[in-house]
Amino acid sequence: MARITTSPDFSREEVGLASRNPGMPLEGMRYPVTPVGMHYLLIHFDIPFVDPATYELPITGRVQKPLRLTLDELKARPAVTMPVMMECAGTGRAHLSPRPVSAPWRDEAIGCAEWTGTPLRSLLEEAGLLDDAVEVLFTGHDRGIDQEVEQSYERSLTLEDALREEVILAYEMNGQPLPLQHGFPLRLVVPDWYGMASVKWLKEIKAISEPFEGVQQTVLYHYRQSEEESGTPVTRQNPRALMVPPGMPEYLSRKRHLSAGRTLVEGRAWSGFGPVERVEFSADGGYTWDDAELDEPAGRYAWVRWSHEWDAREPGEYELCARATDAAGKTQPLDNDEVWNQGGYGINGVQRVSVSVG
Ligand SMILES: Nc1nc2c(c(=O)[nH]1)N[C@H]1C(S)=C(S)[C@@H](COP(=O)(O)O)O[C@H]1N2
Ligand SMILES: [Mo]
Repeated sequence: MARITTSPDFSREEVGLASRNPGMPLEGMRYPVTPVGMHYLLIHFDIPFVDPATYELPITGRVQKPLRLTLDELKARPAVTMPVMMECAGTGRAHLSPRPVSAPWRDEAIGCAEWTGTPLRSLLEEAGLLDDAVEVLFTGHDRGIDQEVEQSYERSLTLEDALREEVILAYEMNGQPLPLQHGFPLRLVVPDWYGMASVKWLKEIKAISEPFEGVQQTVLYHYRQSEEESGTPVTRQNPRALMVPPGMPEYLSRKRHLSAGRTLVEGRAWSGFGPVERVEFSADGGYTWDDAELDEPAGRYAWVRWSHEWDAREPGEYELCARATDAAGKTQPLDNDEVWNQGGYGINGVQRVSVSVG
């Protein structure tokens, strides 16, 4: 299991992980489709070298007719393009105390890109799943060591999840070939779920007759209060609203400075459990809340823009907060430590932005 440290300082390893895996600058939420260079990145091992000219994707295992597809063959199949909200399950981890040592995200491991690809379902139907198939395993070309086990990055989905019509094999991001760091030449995109399910640099898809028990499936990505628990798997994205921090920042502390008067505060909200139905804004650290205005989302799996006109009449110190509630009635806790868990997954406490009004 992941090591827990009580130190308020970040280790060299965490700083190293943070500089390999950048988050999205929150001002990037002004754009409905996240530009490629602003989308967060999470790469567990190295970016593998994959030659597109010789690339082939095998679909094997418990199927009647194993398939092998080139990139051109995949691109010749029916294509869908959709904006998909993607978030790393570790978002919010750095707010916790004690803090699990892993990628030290605050609120920014997010992005909503437009992915183009071919539905996985029709490929699995063409290969013909055998009766004893229970899961589909997705293996990446990248290899490394985690939790002292050498492994390829790989994760499975149950048949039910793998056959969801919105699950695609994507070869384009924002209308361009997948960038190397985002899974070139082919990745899985599993809408509504945290990012770990969307396996990049796909090497093989295999129908299997036993549940997959690899490190990324059973050791990591579980909600656990203690190391002994088996826990519950991390799947869908918890509701979250974030604002573009208003005004201008101080370089080091990122504290905001703003002149008194009316300010339009805007941001984005999403949930993997159903559409966001309400976003609230608070200027007093979460004691009183106002309803924000919601736009129409650009798609079923996209984030939704919200805005609120805040009248900062009095000079002084403020703590701005945003909170989302989804159609399932799920909302965000006021304090991140309320949802503390061993791995620091799915941490969705309300965002807090310190602002000095002058
Ligand atoms: N092959 C492979 N796929 C992967 C990963 C990885 O390290 N290797 N990281 C996963 C995790 S934890 C996340 S959050 C997303 C990040 O996708 P992005 O870097 O395109 O934003 O990819 C997932 N797919
Ligand atoms: Mo992640």
